[in-house]
Amino acid sequence: MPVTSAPNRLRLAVQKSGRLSTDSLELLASCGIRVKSPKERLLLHSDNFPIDLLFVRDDDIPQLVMDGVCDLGIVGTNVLEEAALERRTQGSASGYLVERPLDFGGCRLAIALPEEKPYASAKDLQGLRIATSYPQLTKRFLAEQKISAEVVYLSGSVEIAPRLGLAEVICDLVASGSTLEANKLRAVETIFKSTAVLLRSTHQLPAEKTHTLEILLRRIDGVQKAAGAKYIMLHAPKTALAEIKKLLPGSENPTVLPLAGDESKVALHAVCSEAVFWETMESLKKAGASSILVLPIEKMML
Ligand code: PRT
Ligand code: ZN
Repeated sequence: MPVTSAPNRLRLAVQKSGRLSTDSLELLASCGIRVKSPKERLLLHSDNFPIDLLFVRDDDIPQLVMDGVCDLGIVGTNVLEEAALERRTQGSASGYLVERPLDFGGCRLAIALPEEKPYASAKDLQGLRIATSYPQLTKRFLAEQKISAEVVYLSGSVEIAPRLGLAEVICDLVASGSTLEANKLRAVETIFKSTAVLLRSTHQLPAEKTHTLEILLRRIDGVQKAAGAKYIMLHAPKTALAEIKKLLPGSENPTVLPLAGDESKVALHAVCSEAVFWETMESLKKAGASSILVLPIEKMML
């Protein structure tokens, strides 16, 4: 039975179960998009926003978007770039637009080899076997470096390939590095840096969907801006105001209010677009500020 949704509703592909699933759904929730009983079905309709979610394996997301089956998808650029290269080699259409980089799913695709194996430069990979789930990205790197090496495709557990004698080297995703360490491997080259993105089909959207997409993007921008931002409130002597303003990270035009019962001081409120560290607070204090409060911001629309 074909998966159907109303023609005026956006269709977004998200990973059904894996590293991107929770963050993808949390992003949508932060955008005020409600989805009931997530992941129990293939297709879910939001009941308060004209969007339907299709839950699939992350590897299927680029194809679904490039073929226009879904208008949007949330996927890592590692999977996206690999799929785009693969489709290009097959002569299939590989168009897509990255609407927004997202602040989760960060990792890198790295060449790693047994700890004891010496390595000076990419030339040392010449003639070796490299096990990977990303053959296209690996081959591109080898071609750029003018290295001839055999690429051995493995769909998972790439890190055990050297111990099994399947390959001398691996090319796999690394986040913290603990998997490599546990398998006595060391990363020697980063060939691709990845993050999750919101991607969009190049197929033309009808006006209604375009309007919905604009609202969604505005909300994502609001959530992402707010994520690093803080609202700061403090009291300051009027004479120290100029210096204190300079110390506030990434703030524009703070609000300055009179303080009841103290003519020499003012209250200052500001939105700081960058992180406020203890060091900043200590500098503010030194400059004469007192009663310093740093508050989180949930959403922001400028
Ligand atoms: O079932 P499905 O196909 O949907 O899921 P999957 O098993 O293919 O993917 P999943 O859920 O593991 O990862 C989804 C996406 O998360 C990836 O495509 C990346 O964009 C992103 N991501 C971020 C990662 C990692 N970090 C990551 N650390 N994907 C995989 N890993 C693996 C890596 O392959 C290695 O085995 O974690 C291990 C290394 O982690 P560290 O922290 O030990 O370095
Ligand atoms: Zn996958």
